[in-house]
Amino acid sequence: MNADKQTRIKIAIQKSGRLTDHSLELLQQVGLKYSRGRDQLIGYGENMPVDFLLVRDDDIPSLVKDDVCDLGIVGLNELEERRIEYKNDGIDNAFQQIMPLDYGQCRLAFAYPENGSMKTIADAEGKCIATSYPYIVTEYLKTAGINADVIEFSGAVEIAPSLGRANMICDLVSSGATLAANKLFEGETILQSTSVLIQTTVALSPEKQQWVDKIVQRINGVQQVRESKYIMMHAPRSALKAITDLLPGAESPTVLPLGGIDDKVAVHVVCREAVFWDTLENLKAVGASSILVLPVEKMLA
Ligand code: PRT
Ligand code: ZN
Repeated sequence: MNADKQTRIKIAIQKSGRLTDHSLELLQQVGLKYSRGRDQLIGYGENMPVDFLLVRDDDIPSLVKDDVCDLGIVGLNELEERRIEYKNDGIDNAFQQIMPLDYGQCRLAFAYPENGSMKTIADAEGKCIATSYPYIVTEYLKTAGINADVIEFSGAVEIAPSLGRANMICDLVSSGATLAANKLFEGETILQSTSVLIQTTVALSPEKQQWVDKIVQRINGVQQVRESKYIMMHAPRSALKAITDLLPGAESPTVLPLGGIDDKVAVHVVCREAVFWDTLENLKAVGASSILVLPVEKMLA
């Protein structure tokens, strides 16, 4: 085993696609400064013992399973597909799922032709379903007790019904615009997906594991901060309970005296959920004034 493998963490992320920018931004937000190799396919960490490999998302689960990379960031849809494939091959624990990440949200759903007779998955008996996720779909059909042919499409699944290649499809959906453009309507969701951080099941050296723990803790901080706001306001003492009730996810507020005023206090509070205009108006209605909402840059729980 070479010295780098002992000491440096290797993370697989998507080379070019929907997860790429978010994943690179996340690595920067956890403090990583990096330079890219000449071929641009490897990023070398300069201030942390962390390097990353830019690859197709389809390859990420196997790179982590085979311990070529210590960590990977991949859509749960891709991970689940590979997990079932490996399980069918007798490999039960191919990777550890460390944490969900807050980007890449989509759902894997069945979709049916708008002008056809099929309305639910029960109508799929004896029919043909096109998908890029044959393992997930096959497992779902087995559990539901439905016999249908599953054919694998590696892309443009949506056009399979109009080409006469399938009766219906199962594909990723986010806005639903692609289904509508192909005259398909969305049916049952079989997987809610988001990007996830995965780790090899092979034990890391203690120093590497310490860095992984640190990265995970920082990711938690980064994700909390995205929605968090620091709110400052003046309020009558008597309204403190009403104010904290209006701010879900708020830590216990800091209450400070206001110079020369006895019945009012300054209230500072970190709110871990999105703060909308409605909330501010409701705070005002219970007596708060001079309300300020500030973004939070970093947070360590
Ligand atoms: O080249 P590589 O193999 O790395 O990339 P890829 O083309 O396989 O993946 P990519 O970049 O398209 O997606 C990477 C990951 O993003 C997926 O595995 C999902 O986890 C996640 N993701 C989130 C999505 C979507 N949203 C999404 N909408 N992946 C694909 N889509 C496609 C979907 O397949 C369909 O064609 O977008 C279309 C539907 O979008 P709407 O908005 O019209 O519903
Ligand atoms: Zn892919």
